Amino acid sequence: MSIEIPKTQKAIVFEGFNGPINLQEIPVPEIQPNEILVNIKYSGICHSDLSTYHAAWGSLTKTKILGHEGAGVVVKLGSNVTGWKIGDYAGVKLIDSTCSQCEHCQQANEVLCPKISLNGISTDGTFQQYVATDAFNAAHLPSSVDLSKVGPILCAGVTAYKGLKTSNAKPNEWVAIVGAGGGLGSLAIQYAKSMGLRVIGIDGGEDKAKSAKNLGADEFIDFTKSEDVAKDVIEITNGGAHACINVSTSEKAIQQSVSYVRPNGTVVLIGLPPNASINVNILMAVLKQVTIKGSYVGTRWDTTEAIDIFARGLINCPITVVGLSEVPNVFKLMEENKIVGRYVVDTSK
Ligand code: 8ID
Ligand code: ZN
Repeated sequence: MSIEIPKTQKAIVFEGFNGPINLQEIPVPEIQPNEILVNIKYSGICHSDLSTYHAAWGSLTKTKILGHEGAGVVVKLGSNVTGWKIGDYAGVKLIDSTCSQCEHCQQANEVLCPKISLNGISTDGTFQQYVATDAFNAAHLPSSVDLSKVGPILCAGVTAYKGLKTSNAKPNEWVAIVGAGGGLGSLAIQYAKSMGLRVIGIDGGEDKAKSAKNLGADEFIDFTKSEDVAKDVIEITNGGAHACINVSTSEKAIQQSVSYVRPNGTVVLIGLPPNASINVNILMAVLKQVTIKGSYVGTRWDTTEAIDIFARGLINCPITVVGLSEVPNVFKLMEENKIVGRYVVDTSK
């Protein structure tokens, strides 16, 4: 089977950090022997794309094409590629390639590989119609999935799922999802429910409250209305959340979560407010035996699991589909924290 590949394609390209973002006609990329060419049908828009555009990761950023939640169809195979065929559904996630040789790769914890290459940061990402990506790290997607809805699973979904696994929270325990109305938060609520956890969603505004409840949150705290979020969490959970999954972009919210985590509980750091830090009172952390852990996307296996849970119908991806040229408007809404769920680009528009 072969699929006709055009010479040029549509892409959203930004002209330098914080500069204009334009729809352009650019060449379809060539592939290396280890790569597949994926015709991206849909791509989620992650807050990390906005942070990349705002220069949050400094010299790590080497591309002007963002995006790392791509879902599409394999149209070409590099000469060394095995395990893929033309027409397969493929997911293009944040991790483009890793060295496969270092200590972390050998332990199947490739997110820590010092030679990691990232789609939409170190290489051209998924806000274009065709992406060249490493065949080993691309995610196999079942042919039954809706490509528009699976895109966000490839970053938001797997990151939320990995964060929950990292927390070691057990069924029936309380987990606070901080940033519950956003992209990662909307999926974190549902992965948490699929794991038998009880969820308190925390975010601001009626729309986010409604969305969090619809997606299964047992309780919701509106941080714009609550007089004391920590007190509310401790009251609802009768002693504090067993785990706090920080998927907001607010340094203050992350800081606050340390104060309402239950003794022996775990605070998971996922959201990346630029240049932020947390300040922890050591006496409190010691007496409460608090664990604070970072969690960074997920491995190939975490991705396989997150896709499987989605494909079994346990996760409803709350998406709004827009055309490629709408990316600048979506960034504006994101900057104003007005996005509920996930916006997804349809690359054909
Ligand atoms: O691997 C990783 N660690 C990883 C992977 C993917 C994304 C990290 N991230 C990071 C992103 O770079 C970003 O910093 O996770 C963060 C969340 O990404 P997102 O879900 O794509 O962002 P969003 O859709 O804008 O959602 C953020 C939510 O936080 C809420 C906002 O209202 C929004 O709904 N929020 C804010 I701002 N302040 C809050 C507060 N005080 C709050 N929610 C609760 N309390
Ligand atoms: Zn992301």
